[in-house]
Parts: sequence; structure tokens; C-alpha cells
Amino acid sequence: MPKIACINDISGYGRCSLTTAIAVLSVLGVQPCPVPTAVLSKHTGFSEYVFTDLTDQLGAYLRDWNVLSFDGIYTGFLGSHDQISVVEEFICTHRRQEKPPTVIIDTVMGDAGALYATYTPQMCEAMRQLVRLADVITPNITEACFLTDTEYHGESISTAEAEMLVQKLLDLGCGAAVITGIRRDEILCNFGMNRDGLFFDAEQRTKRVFSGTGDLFASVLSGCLVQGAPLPESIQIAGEFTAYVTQRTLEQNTPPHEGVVFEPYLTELCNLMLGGNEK
Ligand code: PXL
Repeated sequence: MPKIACINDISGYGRCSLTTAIAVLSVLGVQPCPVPTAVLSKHTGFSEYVFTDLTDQLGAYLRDWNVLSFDGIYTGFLGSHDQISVVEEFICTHRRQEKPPTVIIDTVMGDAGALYATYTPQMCEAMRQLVRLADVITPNITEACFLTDTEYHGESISTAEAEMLVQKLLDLGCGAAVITGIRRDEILCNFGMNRDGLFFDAEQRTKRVFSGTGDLFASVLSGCLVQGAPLPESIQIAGEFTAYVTQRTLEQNTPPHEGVVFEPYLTELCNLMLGGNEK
């Protein structure tokens, strides 16, 4: 059974990061091995939360795992500059193994044109270095702009702009980049590129934006990739499932900060992947 080291925070309330990754990867038949970077009572989208940074624990925790091997390393929310350095060391060590893991870096840095409150310019620079070690990165448009020093002008970029932005991301040194959440009228696009070319996933867009959709997309993508699905198909499954549960969440009218209600639909995710693999 494939296993993934999931380096991310655990937010007790709000459906994101490790709670999402553990559920999604388990259903996809992948063993999730959590590495908590921080413990939050709620994610930072809420006006109040209690935040405990685990930077001091992270080095020893990950060094203890140097004797293990993983099929994937999937990183998400990193809470400090030092954490990025420790994660970089962990990835470098594991990439030297005989069968190196697939490295998926979800560049969780910001949204809607702004960095998250915890994210410093120094962390942005460190993230630019970290993505060189990734097989796949999954920035939203805000993160893609910060990573490539490109001016942000909203979520509706043209195909030509998306192509330019994704090429700039590859120029940073990652193997593939998927820009998530590009808005086109009624459509939401995920735009991927690797050495084989460009891949485009178009889904029905919901008017309301829910937190944690990026974490859901990246978790599904990571699970599919370590299960051996090709990148274009993995993007398609992740995009389709994220759009589907976002639509179901809209119907339930839950507050956007509570995230996407994906739990009742995890069996359908399993079928989506099995169906995809049979094609
Ligand atoms: O969904 C990304 C994310 C992950 N972890 C924490 C967050 C957020 C987004 O706000 O606050 C703690």
C-alpha cells in the first residue's frame, strides 16, 4: 500500500489541511502519515483561533523518519521560515533514496491577491527555493503571482496569461505546475503543465467560495499520483471531485468558513478514481 508523508497543520475546526488529507488519502487506498506543522483550534479564516506552532518539534520528528521510505511527500501549510528549511532537508534526504518519492508541494501562501497573515516575504523566498524540489506544485493564482513576481489582477486570467504564468512556475525548477481556480464566467479551470505539455480541466463554478478547496484538490491529486495515475487524469479527478462537493455544499447552505462538505461523498471519490483507472 503506498504511503505519503503529509506535512501540514491540523486545524480542529473548518475542514482543511490534515483533516482533509487524512480522510481523502485513506479513501484512495493510500496510507497518510501525518507530520503536524502547527495545531490550530480553527483555520485562520475565522476571526478567532488558538495557534500552536510546532517548528521546534519538526526537525527531530522528521529526522526520526529518515530511515523510512515514502511513495510520496505532500506538503501544505508551513507556519514559519524555519519549517520550510526543515522540510527542504527532509525532501532532499528522501530524494537521494533508491526509489525517490513523488513530491507534491501545495504552496499554501495566500488567496485573493494577499498573503496569509502568518506568511512573510522571507517565507515567500524560501518557498521559491523549495518548489525546485517538487514533482508537482499546486498554487492558486495569488500564490502563482507571488512565486513568480507577477502582478495579480484577479482570478479571471486569459489562457495566454495562464500559459505564461505556468511556464514561469516551471522555470522555478519544479517538474509540473497546476494553477488552480482560474475563473471564466460559469467555469472554473485548473491549468497544468509539465514537460509533455499543457492540461486543462474545466468545471462548473459555484458563485460562493468555500475555504479548504485547495487542500481538497491537492489531497486528491496527491493520492491519484502515488496510485500511478498520470498527471492529466489526476488533475481531472481532483477538479471534478472538488467541483462536485462544492456544488453539494452550496445546496446545504453552510457558512463558507466551515469548508466544503466532502465527507458524505468520499465513496464517490473512490469510484471516480477506480473508473478513471479503468479507462
Ligand atoms: O486551506 C489552507 C489553510 C491551511 N491551514 C490553515 C489555514 C488555511 C487557510 O486559511 O488557515 C491553518
